[in-house]
Amino acid sequence: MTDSSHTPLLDTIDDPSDIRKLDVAELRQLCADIRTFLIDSVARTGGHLGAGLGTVELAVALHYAFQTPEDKIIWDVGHQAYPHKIITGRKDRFHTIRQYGGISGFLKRKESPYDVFGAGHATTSISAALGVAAARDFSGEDYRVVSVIGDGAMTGGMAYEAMNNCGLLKKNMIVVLNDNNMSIAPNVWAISNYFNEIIASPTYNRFRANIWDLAGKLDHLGDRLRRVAARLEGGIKSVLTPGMLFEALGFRYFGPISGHNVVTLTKIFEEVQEWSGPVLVHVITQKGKGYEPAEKDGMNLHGVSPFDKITGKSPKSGGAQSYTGVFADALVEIVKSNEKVVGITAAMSTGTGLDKLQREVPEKYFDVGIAEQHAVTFAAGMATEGYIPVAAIYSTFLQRAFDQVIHDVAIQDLHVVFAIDRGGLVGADGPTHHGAYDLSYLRMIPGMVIMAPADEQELRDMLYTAVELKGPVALRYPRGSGVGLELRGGFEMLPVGKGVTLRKGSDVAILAVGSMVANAGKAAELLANGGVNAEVINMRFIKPLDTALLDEVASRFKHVITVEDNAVLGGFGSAVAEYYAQKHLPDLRMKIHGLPDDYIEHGSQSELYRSLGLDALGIARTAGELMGVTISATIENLA
Ligand SMILES: Cc1ncc(C[n+]2csc(CCOP(=O)(O)OP(=O)(O)O)c2C)c(N)n1
Repeated sequence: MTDSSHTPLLDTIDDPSDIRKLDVAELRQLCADIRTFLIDSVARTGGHLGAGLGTVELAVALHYAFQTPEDKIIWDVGHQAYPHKIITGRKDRFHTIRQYGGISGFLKRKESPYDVFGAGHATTSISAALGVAAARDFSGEDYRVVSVIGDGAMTGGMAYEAMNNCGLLKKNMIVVLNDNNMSIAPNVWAISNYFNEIIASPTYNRFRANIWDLAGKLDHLGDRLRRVAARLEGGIKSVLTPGMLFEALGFRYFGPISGHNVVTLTKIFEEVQEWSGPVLVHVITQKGKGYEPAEKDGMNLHGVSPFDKITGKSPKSGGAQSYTGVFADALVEIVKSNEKVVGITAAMSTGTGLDKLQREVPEKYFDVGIAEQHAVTFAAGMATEGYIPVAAIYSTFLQRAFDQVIHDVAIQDLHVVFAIDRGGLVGADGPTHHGAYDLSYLRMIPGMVIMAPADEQELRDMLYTAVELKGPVALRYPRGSGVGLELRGGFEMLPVGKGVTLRKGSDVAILAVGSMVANAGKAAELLANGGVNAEVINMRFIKPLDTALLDEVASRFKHVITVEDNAVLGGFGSAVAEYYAQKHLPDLRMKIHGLPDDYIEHGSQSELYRSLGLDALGIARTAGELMGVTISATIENLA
């Protein structure tokens, strides 16, 4: 695919049936080709790199040993499944990954029969695999079911709920634990300490070395492994190996084994697929394997922009500071001046900016693992004791903790601050990651205060305000750069439930929240060029609404348009419409402009917003339509 790639064996592979025609000894070369291809390709497009470099042998061995797609492999999360994508018919489109109209960076049923279960969020694969296995047995079919889950995902409670159920149902299925000791950041999985201690123990290692020496000397590896397994099951293992935990949950455990010896992996998968009941194969891999810059990087080049293959470095992007960065700075300042405030992340320390708090005030920093539900209830517990937890969780991941937000925080009126990053469309990560629903799912909760900053200064002030208020408070802000404001020092307490009028007008009122405020401002300029005088209001608060301002708007305007980067169903515009519906305003024409009732695919943020008419021109056109005015070509040209 690229001028620099030399991948002769991979070039002959269209799908796994081609791999299964290879001699097992050729698999090493295939793995080398896949790595070369992966590095070349992601260097050009950007995307997830480190995790995929660690699963090359795993993907090849699984597709070699199992008759996919009849046998079903269910990957967790999906960012580590690039090698799987490359060998399941998507090599030729791989250069389009995460781009508008291109293939997804995660798993997608619509994209390929090999993507058995869609993913993007962590810790779903064991539950999904068990469901598939249960359905298979109902249908009287006999294919194999394999789930591949990372050690990071094992910090999520659903993995244990699923394993508990596996032990009960005793379905034939295999869970491959892809253990690289890393989440995005170093993992906080307490159980891995337990593994590491056992693995480091001299008795265990002597025992294991004997077994593998023996296994290596014998041709009939299958028989050998069967006997080894029998011995392990005889009880020695339960004393000496890490499997006890899984065995207690009803799994037969095999491992730990190297995830980078493709030949051994293949043989083991061929072997364990004959075992009955739930089986766990514990595979040790290295994130970033085989690419020096990734092996050396603290985060193993987890997610990258296009980069230089030699150095592994991406060009520095200039421009305004990100909202995440502004939030992180503000939080650290607040934590330093208010001893009650703590920060909580669910395995997203760098993504949320909380790594800054970790560095500067480590005792006030908590990484609870990929456990958003626990993060929220843990925060609620702290709040009962007078602490002020700031739970920094991406919009899409907070969906997991919906009941905890209601049941543990809001009903008890506890003062927890939800710092909701990635509100709105996130871009290349696509529908599993867009923060499209938070205004809807939070707005219905009694007592919840919800705000969205229009710029980075407002973000600082909103965080401060949220910490100073009482009860549950959410502020949601977008992925990406602020508008480039020069920040003033200190913080300002914002009046709750009050919007600000940014531009006076007389023909149409544009009420906007968050990142849409800037677009609305530009739309008003375009409209002005077309002779339409638009008023622009930054509502700031989605809840409580500034009803006095809404009344005043309704008294002066016949045309009102609301703009948001949230689903139109149940979002900010809905709130305004609900309010106006009580007021009997027969002359008011209103349009709710936001994300449609559909899943928005991946692409750059600007492409997506443009395609949905949520850029300045789109907003101007929508306002024009509402008023029955055609936006002139001059305006189109100016945009
Ligand atoms: C519910 C949820 N929270 C957070 C994330 C963000 N996230 C993506 S990958 C990842 C780490 C996963 O670690 P692991 O399962 O060990 O996979 P690896 O990257 O090591 O292959 C996290 C936290 C997510 N995808 N889903």
